[in-house]
Amino acid sequence: DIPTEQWAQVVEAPGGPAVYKKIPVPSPGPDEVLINVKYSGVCHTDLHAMKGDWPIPTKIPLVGGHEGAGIVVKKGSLVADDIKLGDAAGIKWLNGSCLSCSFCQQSDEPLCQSALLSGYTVDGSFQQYAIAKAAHIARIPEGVDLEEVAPVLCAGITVYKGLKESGVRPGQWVAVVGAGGGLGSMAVQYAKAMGVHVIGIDGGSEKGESVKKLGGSAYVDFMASKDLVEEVKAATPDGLGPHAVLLLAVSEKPFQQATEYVRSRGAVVCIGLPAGAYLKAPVFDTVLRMITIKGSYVGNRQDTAEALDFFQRGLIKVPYKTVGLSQLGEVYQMMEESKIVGRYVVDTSK
Ligand code: 8ID
Ligand code: ZN
Repeated sequence: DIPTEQWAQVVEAPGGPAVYKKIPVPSPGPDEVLINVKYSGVCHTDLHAMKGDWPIPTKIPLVGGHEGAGIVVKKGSLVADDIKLGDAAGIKWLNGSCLSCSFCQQSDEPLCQSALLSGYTVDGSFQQYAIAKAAHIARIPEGVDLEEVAPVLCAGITVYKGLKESGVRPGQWVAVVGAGGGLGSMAVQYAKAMGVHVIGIDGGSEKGESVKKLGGSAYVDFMASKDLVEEVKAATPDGLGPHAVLLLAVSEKPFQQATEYVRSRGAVVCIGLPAGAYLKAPVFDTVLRMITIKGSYVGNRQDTAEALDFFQRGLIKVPYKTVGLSQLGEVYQMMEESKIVGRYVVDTSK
């Protein structure tokens, strides 16, 4: 039975905080499903949304969250038969898109001008019952643990796509900047699963231990290193630097540094979204060393299916800790201080 009221974390004014309270259970429209969210990962994007530090405004009041894993409990009249009540499903950042613009037609759904964003422009997964457009839900394979898979729904999809966008190949090297965080831990595991060597970059020894445990070949501590650029290059066998860099940190400096250590012909892929930050690179080096600098933004439905497939095959194991949805504020506090190794997951029943 679907209740009429539920627990949620609600941002009532720009800047926060999120307030744990009871709100009505929403009802799905014809092309939507209602998902009973069991677990949701907490992404740094949720913290940006609460703080309102990005150039696009959020809806207010806002229920954040976009790594929600749960069960389909209600479906609209237009939802196809291949989605059944009781199916496991995921709410990801891209809640819906028009499916008919030139971007959607070419499976660049994240670039759709009318994309709906979970936990940003529509209410997300920090509630017990959330709505998603049926066409965009992540199809979670049967038997997959909902608690463990939750972080794949944004962090996993995003870094998997970023690795593909980087063009890095098996046997080559990637530098993962922010390797101890949520996206970073996933990136180390996806890269390893793809046969790519990883140099993790983050701060502190705890994150270094995590990078090594997850399969990283080298770790460079940005807080301790005397010459980060030289250390990163030296970590590759020929000393010429990694073939690709995934920038996942929430800080501007590494965005300015990456072109210095990326290998000639290499790619710098920007994924992290530090507020107000700019990219800067010397034109001379960029030209003569043929460096590619690009952005990568979540993933499409096929990327989602592929990222979940890696997980289902047991290739992706990322450290996570679970707390009650009521404790979201404490998670944000730790995230603000860069204290989280891996991901926090919230259990919507507590
Ligand atoms: O589609 C996208 N492009 C997308 C999808 C999902 C998330 C982008 N994001 C963005 C988030 O909005 C956020 O800005 O990616 C960023 C990282 O999200 P996250 O992994 O969820 O954040 P985290 O768990 O807090 O990890 C950040 C890590 O960066 C490290 C921190 O120590 C932390 O481990 N870090 C920082 I801050 N400065 C660093 C530096 N100078 C650094 N690591 C290396 N060098
Ligand atoms: Zn996210």
